[in-house]
Amino acid sequence: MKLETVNRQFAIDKQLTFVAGPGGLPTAQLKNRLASATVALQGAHVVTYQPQGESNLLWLSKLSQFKPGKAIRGGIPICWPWFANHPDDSSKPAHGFARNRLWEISATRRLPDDRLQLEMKLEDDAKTRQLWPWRFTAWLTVTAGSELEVELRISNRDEKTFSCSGALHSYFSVSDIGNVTITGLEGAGYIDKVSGDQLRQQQEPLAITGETDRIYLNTSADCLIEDQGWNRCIRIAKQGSRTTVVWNPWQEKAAAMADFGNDEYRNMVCVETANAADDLITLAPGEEHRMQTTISVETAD
Ligand code: TA6
Repeated sequence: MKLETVNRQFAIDKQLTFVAGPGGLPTAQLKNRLASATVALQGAHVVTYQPQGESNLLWLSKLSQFKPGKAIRGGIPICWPWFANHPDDSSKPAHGFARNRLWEISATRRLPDDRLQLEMKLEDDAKTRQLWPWRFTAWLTVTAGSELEVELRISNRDEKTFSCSGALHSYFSVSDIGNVTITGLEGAGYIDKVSGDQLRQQQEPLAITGETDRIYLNTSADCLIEDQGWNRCIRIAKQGSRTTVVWNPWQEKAAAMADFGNDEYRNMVCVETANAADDLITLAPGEEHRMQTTISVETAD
């Protein structure tokens, strides 16, 4: 990918430009009076997002590698066409291939209200068909303003029906996990992956005090990450998703990951807009599905 060519075709003034980011990965830089954001074209991966006057809402590991083919640890990885392990072949990459592939830019826009929009596209090729046999087009649209919108749109271009799962695997930055409560999931049932997939029900706002890996079922509710330490509250709203995943690896699992600092689990939590478990998406030829998350910041009461 030639940055010069891409800039000529898609840059918008000094507000949306393409640069060689960390590790030389081609990266879009969005910056204007409303917000700034960076998006790696590998994985169509939002790496940072900062509404005006705020620090980065997204967490990024200091040990993240920025290498071709390797998912970035932090920001918003796109898990697709399957979430977590492949349902019947664990030799296939966890969370699918979308986060490891280079996406192409399909459009950039400055909207009338000044929000900046970057649209990227991924289509099947011989390599994706080795892992997943169907023909598809996926678009990932990032709209950065005082809120961040991320939309994954999938179109079935095959002659057969396919099913897929996925997630906008969003990592959020927090002052300390001990200061955080997540609300919005009360009453929802969940699969508790830490206790061997037991089915449980969330009774109260969620405080994280140990390894947490949960798939909340049949929920379309907004979630709020209330952070007493920074006196801020992150709202995660969504559409086209009935699953919310909450993850914090805690000490031992964090230490076992090469791209995750030993103590960094204290400064992050994932609250993921997802289609997973019983929320599989089935698309007949020509059909489309959209899953969207909207992330915004509020001052805590
Ligand atoms: O969304 C939670 C999860 O599926 C966890 O089980 C955990 O392993 C995490 O994603 C990260 O996966 P990764 O493949 O990026 O290491």
